[in-house]
Amino acid sequence: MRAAPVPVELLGALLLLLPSALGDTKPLTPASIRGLNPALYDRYEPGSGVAFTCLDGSRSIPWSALNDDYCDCPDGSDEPGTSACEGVVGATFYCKNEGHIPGVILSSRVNDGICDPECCDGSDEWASGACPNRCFEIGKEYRAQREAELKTRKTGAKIRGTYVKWATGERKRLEDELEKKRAEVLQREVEVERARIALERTEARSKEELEKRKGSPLYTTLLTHRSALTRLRARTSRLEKELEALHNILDELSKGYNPNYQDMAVKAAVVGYGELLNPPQADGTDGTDVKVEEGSEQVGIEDRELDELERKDLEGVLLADLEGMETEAVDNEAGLLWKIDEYIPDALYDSWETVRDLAIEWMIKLGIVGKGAKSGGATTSDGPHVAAAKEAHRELSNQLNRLNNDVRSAQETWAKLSGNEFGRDGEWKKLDGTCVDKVSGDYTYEVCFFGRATQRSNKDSSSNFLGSFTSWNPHAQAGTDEYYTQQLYLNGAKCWNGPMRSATVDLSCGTTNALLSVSEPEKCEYRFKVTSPALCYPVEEGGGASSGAAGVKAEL
Ligand code: MAN
Repeated sequence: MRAAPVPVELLGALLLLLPSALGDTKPLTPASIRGLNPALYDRYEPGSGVAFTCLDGSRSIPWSALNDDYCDCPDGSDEPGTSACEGVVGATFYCKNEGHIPGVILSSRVNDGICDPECCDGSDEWASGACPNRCFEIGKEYRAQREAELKTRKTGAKIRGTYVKWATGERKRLEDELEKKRAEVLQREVEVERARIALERTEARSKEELEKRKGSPLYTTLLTHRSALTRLRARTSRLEKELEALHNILDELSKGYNPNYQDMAVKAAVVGYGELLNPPQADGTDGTDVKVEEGSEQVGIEDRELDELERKDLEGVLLADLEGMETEAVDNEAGLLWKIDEYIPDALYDSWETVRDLAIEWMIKLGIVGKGAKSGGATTSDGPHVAAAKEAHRELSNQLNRLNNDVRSAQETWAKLSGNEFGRDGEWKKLDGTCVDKVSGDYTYEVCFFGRATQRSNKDSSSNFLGSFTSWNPHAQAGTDEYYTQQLYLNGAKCWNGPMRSATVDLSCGTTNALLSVSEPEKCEYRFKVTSPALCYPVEEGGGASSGAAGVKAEL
């Protein structure tokens, strides 16, 4: 219960005259006000007014009403040292914690009988004095820990410096490479264009020459012979079928006729058929044992040889002697592989080239296509000049494709190095592909930065894929320090009755790249704690981290 309020002006004057108004004989100073945050000292200077004005400006009260355990101000600013304003949002108690770092607790926790760790000096329990001042020992421990951390940071920052230096060198190397390759691209483009024009001209000339040669009597005769051969083969095939039918009829007759009928016509046919099968020899034998004299037999011809004669590329033959160059016809089957070249996207071209060459190599080995397939491009009717011009054009185009691929990939790496992908100064590029591992329980866990996370069994050779690098901390803004404190590895092997496996890697500064611990807080969701010098930002005067060059991004 409080006495009726005294007029403020009178109270102020009294207060100035009687500094013992707060039950203290010393004059009132902000530092002597219990629980007051030093940041607010200038607002609590008794000289600044006859009465204290609540910090929200809502009202003025006598200085003696400060910390009188009665909440006068709606913002609680008159009771920094008691719990009278508990429940008022923002009402706090400041512990000086001399010997350690100051702390701030909610006003409601003042004199609640609990020694709050934030107030190691025990000042929050001033009424009972139940909490001893432990700030000296806690402060000592804290400072030792801070010192060790600072030492780690300093050592780590030196290592990080080497990563940054390496990234700078790498950027420079990529820039030089890009400049060189871009010049090469320009030059190669001119060469490809020249080769294309040369090819067009050669094709036109070759076509003209072919037309001229097609009019020669030799070519006309060749065509006539080919046509005759085709017709002859058709007739032979028909006769062979008829002969086979006759054989079958006579076979049946020979086996099934009845000699007792004395049918002379049938008998003569059967005897004649027997003689046809085994012609009688001059010496009277049936000829079964007679050896055929060497060289007396006609040299046979196989279907394969006839096929080749029919398929022979006559136009190619016409052009074969053009300026004495030899032409190698390219098999159509392999030609198809060359044609696919045009449809392969640039990015896949290198891999495709290897597969194609290997396939052709094997087709040649297995005899499916001829050696001409190796040169590619030329069709069966290409003359040697056209084939050579095509090959030159194709080879140059391939070189140009490869160069463009190199430029693209160098450009991508440069952009990643200069952007947010590899840390604020490119420091993580040095660790691209570096792996750290740790044995934990039945498994050995491994994470390869920007690659994959794996869980290998220690009992057998089985292992589980935990995911591939997907992003930095998705909850932080790209490029900030917080962004680089976490990496996500997602889309791992499916968990039985659960999600796809995944790993969240929490990163902190350390003098080595190491996987410290692994846990599985949810089924198949793993949490890795990893240290890396890449996280040890340079220590500025006073122990803070420098802000670095984050956010300043260049374009190439
Ligand atoms: C394996 C491991 C474990 C995981 C279970 C889920 O045993 O990948 O980490 O919890 O599968 O079935």
